[in-house]
Amino acid sequence: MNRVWWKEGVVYQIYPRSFYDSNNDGIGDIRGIIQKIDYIKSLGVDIIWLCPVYESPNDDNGYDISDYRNIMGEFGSMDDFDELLTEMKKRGLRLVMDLVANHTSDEHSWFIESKSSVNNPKRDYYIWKDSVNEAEPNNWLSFFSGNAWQYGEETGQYYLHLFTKKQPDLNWENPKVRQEIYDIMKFWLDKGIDGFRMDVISVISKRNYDDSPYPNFNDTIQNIYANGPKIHEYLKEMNQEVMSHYDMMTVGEGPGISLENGLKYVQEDRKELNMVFHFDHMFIDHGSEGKFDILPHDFVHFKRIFADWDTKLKDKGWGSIFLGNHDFPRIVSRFGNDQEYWMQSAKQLATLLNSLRGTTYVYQGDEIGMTNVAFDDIHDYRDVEIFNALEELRSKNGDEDKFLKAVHVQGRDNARTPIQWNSEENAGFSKADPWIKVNPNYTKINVATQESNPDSVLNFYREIIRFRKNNLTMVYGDFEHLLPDHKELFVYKRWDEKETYLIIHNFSSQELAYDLDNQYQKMIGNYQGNLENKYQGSMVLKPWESMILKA
Ligand code: ISL
Ligand code: CA
Repeated sequence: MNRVWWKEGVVYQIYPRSFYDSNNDGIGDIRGIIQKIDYIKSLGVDIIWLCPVYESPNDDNGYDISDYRNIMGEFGSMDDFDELLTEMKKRGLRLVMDLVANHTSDEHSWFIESKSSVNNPKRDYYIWKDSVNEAEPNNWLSFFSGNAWQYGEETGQYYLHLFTKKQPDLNWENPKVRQEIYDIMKFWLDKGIDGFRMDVISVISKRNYDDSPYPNFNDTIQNIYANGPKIHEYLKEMNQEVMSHYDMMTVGEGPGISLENGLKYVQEDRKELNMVFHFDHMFIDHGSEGKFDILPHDFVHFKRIFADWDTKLKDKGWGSIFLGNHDFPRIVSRFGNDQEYWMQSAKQLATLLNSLRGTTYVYQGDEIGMTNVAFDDIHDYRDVEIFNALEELRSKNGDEDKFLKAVHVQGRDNARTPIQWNSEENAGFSKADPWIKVNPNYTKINVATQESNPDSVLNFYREIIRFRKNNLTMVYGDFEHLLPDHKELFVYKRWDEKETYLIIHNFSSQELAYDLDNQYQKMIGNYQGNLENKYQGSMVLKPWESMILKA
């Protein structure tokens, strides 16, 4: 067993704007993270993935960067950042930053130059095309609604933006652009950070600029935008230029990364990335019209995605185990039961995250079981994705009530409400009105209450993370999926030369029976009691019960 820190590490993802506000202006900031660093350490995690903190006009909350070497004023200063890194290192915590390299902000100096004239030396930093028949160069759509091309008044050409029109796509064909990105990576690595999560890295290599023949947007992503012809050439070059010189980790994000092509990104001997975030389970309930067109989700399919990826990657690459992040609904609302069995199912998802093969990612707030929010007024939302989709809906005279309901289920702001620190005003996040309203359930769900309750979701996260770190079979052990067709039980074995574990989850609100093939001892579970008990033969699982048994 070849032990590696980023395989054993548990990652805690921070969305700084919503984490903790140290200066009471309503916006989370870097000093807020410093103030809560002992809390983070107390979870037992090893690595922090920090969402973008670079200078940005915040059209897409920092995913539109105007200066890659500076800190966003609202979040603090470079001195604050350096202090955060120092405080993290003191505690043995590693730092992974977001690298947003598919696009910049339209307020980045490169773009300001690029748009100014066709002869500007930065013109080819972006993707400019002539109009076709006095309209956009092709029929491509943006991830955030509408056409993906924007007209540049100065020069009469269009630029490509796969995300908002304030996020122009960089031209990776240009070797100067690639060098700029490698230099930025080195700038942060030389400061002492430990790696990057690479935003939409799957779409940096453009195929061609023909029309997409697919009516379904996901098919367009898969077949037109993602996995372009030079993606692996670029990643190999990046690895050679940057990654090979540092002890670091990389995780590439990307729609379009699939079971068929995933290994090309992460197979160890290809020397590209360490891990990817695929979206097979994240897009599981997206209909042909996208995320706000909601399909019922099929649990058998959900389980198969984890099993199939494990089989695909085993012995060759490494997986990332996550159930949500700042782009998706709260995990307990999406995959658990956020009503009657809120506590049990939040703990169950913690058990799932920490008992599969791969690196575990915990998104801020999930460790206290934060839930989705349902604002009645659409104006309480903040996400550009929601407002662009609303604008498009209005242009088609769509049903706004239905849309608001879909936003309650799928909107990204579900995961972006402030962390609920205590039951005081604004959930203890800030003394000022927060940039987005707190979830009204903060008086019930908050860190302070859970700190003092040994049976809380929070304390269970600490326990299960400790369990995983003390039992490396959970990290490196082999995986076998049992009962793949069962509609409510998720059962698998993890084992190595020394130990065998059986993990059983009841993903339903009923009691369910299960027949054991051997004698087992319960090691950890989300219902109290019965540790040390021997289990044999037929057993009954309580609603949303999870347990890890040892043979
Ligand atoms: O959430 C999605 C759309 O509803 C995803 O398709 C998401 O846009 C995609 O995974 C890319 O996400 C990343 O890049 C975006 C940024 O808005 C997201 O926050 C980021 O995680 C553009 O930089
Ligand atoms: Ca602040």
